[in-house]
Amino acid sequence: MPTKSQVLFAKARQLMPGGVNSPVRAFRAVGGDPVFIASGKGATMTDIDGKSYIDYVLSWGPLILGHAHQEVVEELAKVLETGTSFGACTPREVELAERIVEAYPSIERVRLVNSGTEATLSALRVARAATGRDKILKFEGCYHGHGDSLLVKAGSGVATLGLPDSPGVPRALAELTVTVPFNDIEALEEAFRAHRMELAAAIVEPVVGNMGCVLPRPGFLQKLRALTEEQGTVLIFDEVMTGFRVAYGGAQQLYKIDPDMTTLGKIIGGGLPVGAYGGKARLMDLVAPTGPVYQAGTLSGNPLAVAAGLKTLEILRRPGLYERLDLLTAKLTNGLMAEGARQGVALTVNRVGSMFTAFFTPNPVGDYASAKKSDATAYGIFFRALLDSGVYFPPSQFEAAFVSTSHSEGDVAATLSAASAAFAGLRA
Ligand code: KE4
Repeated sequence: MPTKSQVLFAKARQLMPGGVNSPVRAFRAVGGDPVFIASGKGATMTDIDGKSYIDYVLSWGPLILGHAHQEVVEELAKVLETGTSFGACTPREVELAERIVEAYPSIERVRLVNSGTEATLSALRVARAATGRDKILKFEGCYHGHGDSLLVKAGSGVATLGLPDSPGVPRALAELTVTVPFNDIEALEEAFRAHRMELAAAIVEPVVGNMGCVLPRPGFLQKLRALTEEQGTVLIFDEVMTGFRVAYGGAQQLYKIDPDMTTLGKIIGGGLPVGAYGGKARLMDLVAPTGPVYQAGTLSGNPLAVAAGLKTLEILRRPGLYERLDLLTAKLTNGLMAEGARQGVALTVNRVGSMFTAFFTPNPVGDYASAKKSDATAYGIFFRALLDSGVYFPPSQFEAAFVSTSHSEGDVAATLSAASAAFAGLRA
C-alpha cells in the first residue's frame, strides 16, 4: 500500500520538475521518495502520513529556533492584521538593517532582497562595478546560489578559466570565473598571480556548508584577506548559512576577518523568504538609487519576513543561547563519533557551533576532493535508517546539518540510539 507521500510525489512529478521546488528535496542523493511534510513544531516535523521526525535540516538553516516558535508565530500574527506588503518604506525594515549593521561591523550599508541567490549575484555586480574588472574567484565545492557566474566548475587548473557547471550558463560568462580548491593557499596564491589585478571579487563560504561542513584551515581566510587587500579585489563573505548561525556575528566574528562585503539570508528571515547583501559604504553607495548599479525587488524588505527575522534575532541575543547550542551539538557529534568508532564505521565529523556534517570516510575532510572520497552510498543507507527511526538528516552527504534551540537532550539521546542501530545495519 503506497504512502500518502508516495501518491502525492507521483502527482507532483507531473506538475513540477522532479516533483520539487528545489532539487535537493527530491532525495535523489539518498534514494527513495521524499516524505511530504504537513507541519513542524519545535525540533519536530510531521509528514502527511502522520510520522514525526526530529529535524536536523531545519529548512536548510533558517530555523535556528526550531519550527513555529511561539514568539515568532505571535509576531507574524500581529503583522498579518496590518498588511503583508506595501512596496514602500516601512519602519521595521530600518530596524532590521540596524540590527544587521550592529552585529556585523564590516557592514556599513545593507540592502534586503528575497533569497541568498539574489544577495550573491547583487554583491558580485557591485564588486564588478566598483573595480571595473570582470573576473571573479570562487572555491570548488562552495555554493552561492544559482546565479550564472557562480554555476561554474573549475577548469583544468587555476590559471585556466571556468567551465559552465550547468547548461544554460554562457561559456563566455563561465570563463570569467576562476575556481580554486578551498583551503589550498598555494593554489590561491597562484590564482592571484595568474590573474594579477584582474579579479573583481573573491567570494567564499568562510565555513563551508555546501560540500558538507568544512572548516577553514588556520591562516587560509587571513591569506585570502591579504591577497584581496593587496590587489584591490572585493572580498565577499557569503554568510547566508553561517550568518547568525556559527555566532551572532557570523564566521567573520569567529575568525576575526573584515570582509568588504557580506551576504546573508536564511536566519535573518526567521523562515520566511529573505536575503541581504551589505558592506563598506564606498561599495554599497554604488547601488541604485544612490549610485548607478541597478538592483531592485518587489518584495524586498517584506514586512512578514522582516518581523520574523527581527523576532528571531531578538531571541538569539538572549544570554547563553549560543553556548547551549554549542554544547548540545557537541554532545550529538561526539556521540556519533564514539558510536561510529565503537562499531567500526569510518566517520569524520566536522562541526562549527550548531552546524555539522558526518562524513562517511576515515580521512579528514578539508576540501571538496576529500569530501568526495566519502561513501555517499553508506550515507544514503544511514539516512534511510535514521528516517525510518524518526530522525531527519540532510538527504545528501554533501550538505550541512543543524541543531536548533528547540532540540533537547532527549532528542539527542533518541538520535544517537537511532544512529547506533543505523550503524549496525550498515555493518550488516
Ligand atoms: P537561496 O537562493 O537558496 O536562498 O540561497 C542560496 C545560498 C547562497 N549561499 C549559501 C552559502 C547557501 O548555503 C545558499 C543556499 N543553501 C542551500 C543549502 N545547501 C539551500 C537549499 C536548497 O538549495 O534547496
